[in-house]
Amino acid sequence: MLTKINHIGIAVTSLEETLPFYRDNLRMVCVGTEEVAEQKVRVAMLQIGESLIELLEPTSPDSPVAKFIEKNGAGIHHIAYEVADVEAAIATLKADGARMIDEVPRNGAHGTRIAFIHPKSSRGVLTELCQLGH
Ligand code: CMX
Repeated sequence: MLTKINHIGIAVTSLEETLPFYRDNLRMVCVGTEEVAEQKVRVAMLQIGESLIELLEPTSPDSPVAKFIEKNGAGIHHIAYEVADVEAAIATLKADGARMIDEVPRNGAHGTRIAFIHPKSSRGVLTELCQLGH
């Protein structure tokens, strides 16, 4: 069902302040920045092999990422696994008893369709299913 790690989401207070570390010190290539209005975040994607690091900056105080930073500080926020068919993956996980935040996929960055599993159901790790856009 899961084919690879698509990205690791990292909550940051400021993309402007954080990007230089990834770009200039770790020498990762930034492959795009984008605002995802539905999720109330601005994201920067950095390529690392076949996977990505997704830096997430909240765009509003009621963003889920703002709430996370308030409680935990900046740091790893979620892991996203790639799936070929996000609807089928949701159905399989629900049948297994998982608690889905999204029972219907929503729009993620760069044309992806995504759905989150609640961290209470995935042993403390916010888990994203991610189907690439076509
Ligand atoms: N990882 C692990 N645990 C988390 C978490 C995270 N990222 N975010 C929240 N939690 C935990 C909290 O610590 C809390 O645990 P306790 O009850 O033990 O204290 C519990 O989940 C409930 O959290 P909360 O602070 O009360 O926050 P909410 O219930 O309001 O929301 C969540 C939590 C995960 C349902 C919400 O953040 C959500 O819907 N997330 C999915 C969407 C999202 O994160 N979007 C941003 C990324 C977008 C993108 O990648 O494009």
